[in-house]
Amino acid sequence: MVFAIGVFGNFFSGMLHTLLYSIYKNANDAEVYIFYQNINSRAFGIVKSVFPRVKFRETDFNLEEKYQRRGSKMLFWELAANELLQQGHTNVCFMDVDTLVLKDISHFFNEKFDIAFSIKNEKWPLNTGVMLFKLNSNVLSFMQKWKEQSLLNIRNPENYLKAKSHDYPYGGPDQMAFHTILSFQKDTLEYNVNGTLLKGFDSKFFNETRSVRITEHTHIIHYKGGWQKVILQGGTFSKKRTLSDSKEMYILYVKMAEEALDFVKSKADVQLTLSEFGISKPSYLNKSYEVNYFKYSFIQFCANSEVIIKSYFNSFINKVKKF
Ligand SMILES: [Mn+2]
Repeated sequence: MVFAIGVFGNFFSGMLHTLLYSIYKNANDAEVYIFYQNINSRAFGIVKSVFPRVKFRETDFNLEEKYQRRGSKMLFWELAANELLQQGHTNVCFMDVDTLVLKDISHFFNEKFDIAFSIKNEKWPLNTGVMLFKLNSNVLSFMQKWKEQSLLNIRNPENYLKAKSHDYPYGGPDQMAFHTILSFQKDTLEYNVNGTLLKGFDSKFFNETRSVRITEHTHIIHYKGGWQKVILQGGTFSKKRTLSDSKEMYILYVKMAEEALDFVKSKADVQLTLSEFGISKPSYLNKSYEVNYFKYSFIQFCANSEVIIKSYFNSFINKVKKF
C-alpha cells in the first residue's frame, strides 16, 4: 500500500518529518509519496535527503490564485491519484500532513469498498483528512467530480460561507462537496455513486480527530484544526480541547517529533533544532514528559492576558484613529 501526502507551504511542512518518521517506525512496509509545492526551508531539504525510499514530487499549480490555493488539497489528491494508478498502485491512503501513523493500516484494504471515509457522531460528521482509496477508473472519475464540486463551493461565496459555518454540517468546502455527492446521511454507512462503493468507518480507526485516549483501535491520529496552534506554536489548549483530554496524544506527538529530529540529525549528520520545523517543546513539560500544572496555568494565564491586552490596545488605537 501507499501513503500519499500533499504538503503546501512552509507552515505545514514542519510536521512532515514527524509523520514520515512515524510511518518509518510503525508501517515500514508502505510506500510513501509526497506531493509538495511552495516549500523552501532548510529543514525540508534535509528531511528530503534522509528518507531515501520516500518519493518527493514537486507540483506546479497556480497557487497564487486564491481559489486554487484554497482548493490545493483536492488538486493534489486528484493529480496524485492519477499518477499513482498510472504507476500501478491501487491501495492508497491519502492523508493530511498533520497526522501520525501508530499502526499498520493495510488490513483495512481487505474490507469491501472503493473509497473508505471516516465518520463521527458530531456536528461535522465527515472529515476528509485521512481516506483510503482502491484506485480504478471509476474512483478517478469520482475524484474529478469531487474536486470540481469543491472548487465550485470555493468560488461561490454563498457556498463558501455555508461550508465553513457552524450552522451547517460540513466544516470545509471539500467536505461539503463530499456530503453533496453522496447525499450523505448520518446513519447510512454505504453509498454507491456511479459504480463507486463508498464506506464510512468510525473515525477512531484511521482518522482520530478527537482529543481522547489512545486505544488498540487507534491507527492514525489526525491533529487537525485547534491542534496546530498547540503543536506548531507550543501554545496552550482551549476549552473545547483541554490539556487533560489531549495530554496523551500531545505527549505522544512531542516525543515522536523529538525522536524524529534525532533520527534526521543522525542520518544527515547536521545540526538541526525542532524550532527549525516550527515546533516547540513547551516549558511546562519536563524531561520525562510530565506536566507541571503550575507552570501550565501561568503560561495559559499569560496567553489569555496577551489576547485581552491586544484587544484593549486595538480598540484604543481605533478610538485614537477616529479622534
Ligand atoms: Mn488536517
